[in-house]
Amino acid sequence: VAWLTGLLCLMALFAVPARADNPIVQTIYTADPAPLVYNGRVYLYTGHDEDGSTTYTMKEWRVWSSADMVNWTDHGSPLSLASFSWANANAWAGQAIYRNGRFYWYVPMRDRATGAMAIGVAVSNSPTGPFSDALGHPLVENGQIDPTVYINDDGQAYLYWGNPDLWSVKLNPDMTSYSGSPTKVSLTTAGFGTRTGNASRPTLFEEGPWFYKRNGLYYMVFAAACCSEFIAYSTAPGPTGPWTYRGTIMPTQGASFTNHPGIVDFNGGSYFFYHNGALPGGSGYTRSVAVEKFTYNANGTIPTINMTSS
Ligand code: FUB
Repeated sequence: VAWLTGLLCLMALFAVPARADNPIVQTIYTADPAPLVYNGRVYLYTGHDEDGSTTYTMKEWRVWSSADMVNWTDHGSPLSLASFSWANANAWAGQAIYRNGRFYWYVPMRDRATGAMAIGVAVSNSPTGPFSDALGHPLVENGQIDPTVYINDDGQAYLYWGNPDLWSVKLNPDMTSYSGSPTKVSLTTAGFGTRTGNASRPTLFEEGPWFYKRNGLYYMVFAAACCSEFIAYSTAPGPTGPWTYRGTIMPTQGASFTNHPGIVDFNGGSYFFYHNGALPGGSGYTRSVAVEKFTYNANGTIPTINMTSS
């Protein structure tokens, strides 16, 4: 008994917090993580890369949740292309948000009528669904992708999205319509970094924006520089800019040519979600979602974060 007590004391002394294995999901391929903190849990919304894909083969979205960032519950697929009568392919990167008792999930898909990408919005009374198409038609139709949504302290909701441009629009309180027209963010190198070797895309912004506010500072985290993407970010004093480029967060893609960010604070910690090709058979089309805990620098900047599996 004495030796066991001693061992337990020693373990307590050197205890490290329990950490989930990366990738988070090891049963299927997942991509494009979008975490949401709600009611004491982290809900993780992802895409689903079909087994054996050699191009993007994505037909549905998935939901997972955790109360401790270690044990994850699989909530299945409460939203798919079949939920949108107007869409026929490309269940790509989305984000969900809570407002007034409902959950709104913004997702890009290919519009069967135009053949171009469009953004739809699905709604549910529960973070795990089932979700249904809120409109019966696209919310935004301009051929671009990867919506990110944030509700500011004053109640104004913003939707940003884009590739190759970065667009934004103010959502109405119903979260399923907007006022004014979508506007193109001015992509300056001061705001979004300098890309070399691509005259038509002089800044690093590629896709996958993740927009949020923390301690009075607005963040635009994004996938940078096709086609070995890294994760970079910009900050601004207001929700529409002006943006200042702040540098790289995650320098690698890890066996996937894309990466895709999602950041939340939860239970006193900050978490950076991303994807890579870490599972057996992993590639740019068979990706896996992973997460790293990190600490913001005192001035609000984000340190370099490396993958613990790739
Ligand atoms: O998953 C399909 C596309 O790949 C996403 O929309 C992009 O962000 C990239 O991850």
